[in-house]
Amino acid sequence: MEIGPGAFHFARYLSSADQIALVNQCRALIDGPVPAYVPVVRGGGKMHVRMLCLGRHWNGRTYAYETHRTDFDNLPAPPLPAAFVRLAHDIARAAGMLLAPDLCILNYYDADGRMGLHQDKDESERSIAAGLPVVSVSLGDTARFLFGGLRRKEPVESRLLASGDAFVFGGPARLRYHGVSRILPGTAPPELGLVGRLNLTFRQYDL
Ligand SMILES: O=C(O)CCC(=O)C(=O)O
Repeated sequence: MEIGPGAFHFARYLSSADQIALVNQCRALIDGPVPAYVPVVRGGGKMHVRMLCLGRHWNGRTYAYETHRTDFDNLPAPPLPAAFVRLAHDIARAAGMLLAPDLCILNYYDADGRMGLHQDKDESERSIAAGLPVVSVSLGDTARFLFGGLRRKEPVESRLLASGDAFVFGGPARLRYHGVSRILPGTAPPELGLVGRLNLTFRQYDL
């Protein structure tokens, strides 16, 4: 459902079977030949997630996208699987938006995982100006997701994102501040066999 102009929360978008399949794909990627890692950001702080970028790599030190992980091990970003592209496209369409994602940031949150309030604004100017949405899919433990306004100091609403939920923000909501204040440990559906939370955010760098 639309929770504000350009912002949509689809509770339990994914069936249990789809969640299990997606968790297994994410696990294989995270522990694969190009594994997830804990980025160090500008200023020297460590992020509180394990991250793996698919399609394009987001460099936490420069905030720029690149083909290889020059802030870590110089390995190339693994390709974005076709099934992931379809999933994000279909979720965007459910929100009445078009998205042909060319990258996904896959984050793993353990019980202490979190992400500070930020804007997603490192994609191309054209993509952002067009309001192409960010599509997010949550798996595993429920997260307390923060969703603010276009300026950091605007009020922030808090919303629980549970396993299988999809969240979309595009158009007038594309640059809204957002983050994750905490994870609710032990809330993952048992059939996933997942301790913690996985989140995939899909974006389209270029048109
Ligand atoms: O984990 C989430 O729900 C949000 C992730 C996020 O904000 C990001 O990857 O930029």
